[in-house]
Amino acid sequence: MRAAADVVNAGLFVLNGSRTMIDGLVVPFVGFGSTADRLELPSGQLEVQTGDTINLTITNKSTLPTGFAVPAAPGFAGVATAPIAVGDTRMVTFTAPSSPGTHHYVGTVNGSVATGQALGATGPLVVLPRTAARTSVDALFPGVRTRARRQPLFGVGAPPALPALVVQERTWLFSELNPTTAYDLAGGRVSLPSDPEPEYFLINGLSGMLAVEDPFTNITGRAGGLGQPGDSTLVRMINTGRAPRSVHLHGNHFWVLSHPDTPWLIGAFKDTVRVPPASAVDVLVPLEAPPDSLPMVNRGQKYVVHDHIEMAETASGGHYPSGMVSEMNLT
Ligand SMILES: [Cu+2]
Repeated sequence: MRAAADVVNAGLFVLNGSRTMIDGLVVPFVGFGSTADRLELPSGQLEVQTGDTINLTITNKSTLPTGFAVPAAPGFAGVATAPIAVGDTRMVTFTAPSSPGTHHYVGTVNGSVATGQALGATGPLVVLPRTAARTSVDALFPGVRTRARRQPLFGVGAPPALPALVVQERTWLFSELNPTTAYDLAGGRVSLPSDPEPEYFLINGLSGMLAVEDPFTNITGRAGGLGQPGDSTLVRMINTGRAPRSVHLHGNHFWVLSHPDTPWLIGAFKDTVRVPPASAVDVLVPLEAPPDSLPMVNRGQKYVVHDHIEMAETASGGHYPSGMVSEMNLT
């Protein structure tokens, strides 16, 4: 926590490389690394506080001119810079949004946001509150707890309230990939609206069992009892693809903390939420024992989380469940 707006200095490298899909297919990749010798997928999470000045030094070590963009969001005009020539370094300066929230940045490969998204040049931008801890639901999402509504347990019991504290955080960055398109784009073509449908559907650059097993992606935490929150988990869901996602969790409902275009969902307690393209939705998963589990247990349970759009649960022409799938582990 810092009392006054500050200057945050960070560096990114634009790089060429390759990435391996879950079926072993290797595809070309243009994206970001925090060092000059290694691409990262997704790109590193930039964390700033409201109102900070961000000085981002970008060195383009790839074979294509690439700029930097942050898509506009409610209350934030966004960032767009001209491409940085191959071999050049430029400092991009912008002011962080004035409200806490979840955003993402895109490397505009060949000057195109869509091309950067299709290649995987995307990373999270998290704006934290200045005057309160990052664990405070009220500081992160003002007013949500007072409007949170949940049905009574079993229709009669007092429903548990939206927890006031975040115990742990996850970021889920959703992306799509078509290998033929990726070859064309890495070779210099610019993304077109007529590009074919994606064949791979990724969470944090992974899919299927790889996303299930990834400790930075799956939700693993201590379960509470019936109606008692355990390690309440803030999940920042960012959709960098062309299609909407419809993210569904088994075992628990989650509280919707933010939504870019459907404000009446904020404070709702749901098991599925739509994440529009180029935007983010924040939810809080309480990690409580599911009220309908029989026999009543609250430890050692695993539940699947997946995109409810069936195509996105597959890879490479229908292999299921090798797409946008992960899990919640109640320990
Ligand atoms: Cu399901």
